Amino acid sequence: MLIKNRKSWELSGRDATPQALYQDRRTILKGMGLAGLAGIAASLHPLARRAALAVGSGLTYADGGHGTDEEKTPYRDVTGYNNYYEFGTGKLDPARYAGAMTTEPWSVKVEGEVENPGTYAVEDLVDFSKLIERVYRLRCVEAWSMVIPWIGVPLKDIITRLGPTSRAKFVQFETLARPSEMRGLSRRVLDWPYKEGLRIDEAMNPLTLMAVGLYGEVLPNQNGAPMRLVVPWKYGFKSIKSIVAIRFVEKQPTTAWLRSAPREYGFYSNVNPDVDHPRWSQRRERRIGEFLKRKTLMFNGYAEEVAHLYAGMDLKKNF
Ligand SMILES: Nc1nc2c(c(=O)[nH]1)N[C@H]1C(S)=C(S)[C@@H](COP(=O)(O)O)O[C@H]1N2
Ligand SMILES: [Mo]
Repeated sequence: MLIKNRKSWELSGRDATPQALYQDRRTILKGMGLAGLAGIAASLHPLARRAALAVGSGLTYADGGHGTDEEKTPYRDVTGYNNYYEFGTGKLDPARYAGAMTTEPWSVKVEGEVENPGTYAVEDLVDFSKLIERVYRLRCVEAWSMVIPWIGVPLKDIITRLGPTSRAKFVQFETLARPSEMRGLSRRVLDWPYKEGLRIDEAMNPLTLMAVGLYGEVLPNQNGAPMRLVVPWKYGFKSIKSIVAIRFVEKQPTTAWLRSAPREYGFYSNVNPDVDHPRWSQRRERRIGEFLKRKTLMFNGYAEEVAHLYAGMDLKKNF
């Protein structure tokens, strides 16, 4: 099922799939099962992404490193058990109800302290010819965790092209809020639309990914289609889904969780076994699919890559 095409970024314009062939493939793709789809999609030029998207098939990507060789959480758990409160607060709700969300067309507003503001299509923000796979641990604040093979681009690549000004110290992200397609919005469990934020150096860290797929496929809606953040050293809620706005700002922006429970959720929310949630310990976690709990690691095990971002900071105060 995994598609590896290490040198996909080396394809030149001349290799572009001719329109007729592209159309043919699209027709072929439509008539095939998933295994066949993956095989064919591996040979598709990134320009055929739209056709691939239309039938929900595979993405072409390179191995991006930063991997973990821990056992991956099964696809059915990754896509069947998670949080996406816009579709309800139960962990089975996203898989059940996120299918109602329309993700094409999709546009993203880029605003604030940035040289290239505007409204962008997903494919204008994410370079689909440079997709990489990264296998990351994701630690939910509720003390469960998964290991997920994400497909995306470093957020850094997107930000660099947008050109933040010297006044941009933070980045705020916002999720779609469309009541007709998101049944969870009828309850005010959070201050919709869902918002999150990062310090600009956190956003530029090579680990921070803008994901458009997982397990070699286009992101399922319940995992945040068509593009979502993955910030693996922070609690899961920082990894905001289905992004419709990116704002570069001078002051630390607000976030949905900070607004609803500031004593429980801080702006930084780095995974930290030494700082308990007011209502439960963060020392241990249950890897989905395992019986015994394991120790939670500082920065979710990514200290080597990110600890320097917080040098000199009191991480008990800045939780
Ligand atoms: N917009 C939005 N993004 C969200 C959430 C949400 O409710 N709404 N939940 C967060 C939480 S708490 C977690 S643990 C992850 C879980 O989803 P994943 O398994 O697809 O990463 O998504 C995060 N992103
Ligand atoms: Mo979470």
